This record gives sequence, structure tokens and C-alpha cells, in this order.
Amino acid sequence: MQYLPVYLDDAAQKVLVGEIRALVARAPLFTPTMPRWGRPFSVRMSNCGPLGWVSDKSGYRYQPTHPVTGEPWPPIPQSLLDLWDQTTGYALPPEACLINHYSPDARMGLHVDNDEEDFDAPILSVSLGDDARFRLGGRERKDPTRSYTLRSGDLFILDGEDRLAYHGIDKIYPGTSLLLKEPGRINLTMRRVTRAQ
Ligand code: MD6
Ligand code: FE
Repeated sequence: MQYLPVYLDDAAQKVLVGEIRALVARAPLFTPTMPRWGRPFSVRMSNCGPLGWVSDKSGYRYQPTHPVTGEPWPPIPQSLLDLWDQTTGYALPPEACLINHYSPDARMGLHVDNDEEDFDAPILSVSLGDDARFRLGGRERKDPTRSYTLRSGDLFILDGEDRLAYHGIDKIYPGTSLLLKEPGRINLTMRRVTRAQ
């Protein structure tokens, strides 16, 4: 992994929040549900890019359209494509950027991101708004974990042997940032989904 604290300064964070507001105006946040049981996530989501990650009773998957509106996802802003190039150096662009919105009581259970075909590509995460406790473990759920406080403007890259490591968000610390209008946190994760043709 690579942890890049305060990579984005205040001005860059503000510009990015404006871009995300425009994205969610076109592709509204939706509430994903767990496969099988249909229990709602506490995190609300949207996406931009040719593909977006969704979850519902039939499972986890990437699809080209919004699950509620049926519209194609809006494109990934150029600033985020540039950030991917600068930090990952990966030859192919990301195809999906998942937008996670956490209200103060939301969390994300330990999971592995393995719905992609291409595990050689890293996943780049951008945090905005309130601080969060991020936990990173190993390839097995029982492996020991280490916690990091992700703050607004921090980047975190899962690559190499950590690409398929368990990770999650245990807690949001409401009121630790004034970036967003209301307490809460936004996390963006950029992913390469398909293998090069
Ligand atoms: C979050 N992040 O920070 C959740 N996934 O809200 C993730 O699930 C994540 O930080 C893949 C790579 C990096 C991440
Ligand atoms: Fe993840």
C-alpha cells in the first residue's frame, strides 16, 4: 500500500467537492443492499466512469448504468484522471470511480475489492470531509489489522500484495473537518475493471 497524507490541499479539495456535487446531481446517491438478504448499506453510493460498482440482492457487480435512473454514469473528471496518472503510474486509465458518502454513523465492514478482472491495477482512494478510522488487514479475514486515520485530502493506494487485502471503515469522527456543508465523509475509489484487450 501507499499512504499519501494531505496530498490535496484545501483549494484542491474544494474544487473536487464542487465536481462531486455536479456528479451526484446527475447520478444521485443510492442505497446499495447486501446480496441475498437485502440489508441496506449505511453508506450511500454513486459512480462516475464507463462502469460503476453496484450491489443488490443479486450480487456485487460493475455495470454501465445507474441502478435507479438507468442512465449511463457521468464521466470521471479530468482532475481525477490526472491524479490517477500522477500517483499510480498505471498505463491504463481507471474505468470506475466509486463515490461513497458516509453520514456520521455510517461504517463499512471489512471487505476485499475483488469484483474487478484486473488485480494488477491498484485502487486509488481519496478522502474528503470528516476523519475516518480505516483498518487494513491481510489476505485472510483473520489476519492482524492496522488502523490509520484518513483525513480530508489524504490518498491511500492498495497495490501489490495489499491489492486483495481486507479493509474497512470502523468509524467516522464527525466535526473534524469543515469542508462539507454537513458532518460526514466522502471517499472516492478509482478502479481499473477490465484487462487490456
Ligand atoms: C473508505 N475505502 O475509505 C473505504 N477500497 O471509505 C475502501 O474500501 C478502499 O480505501 C479499495 C482501496 C482503497 C480503499
Ligand atoms: Fe474497498
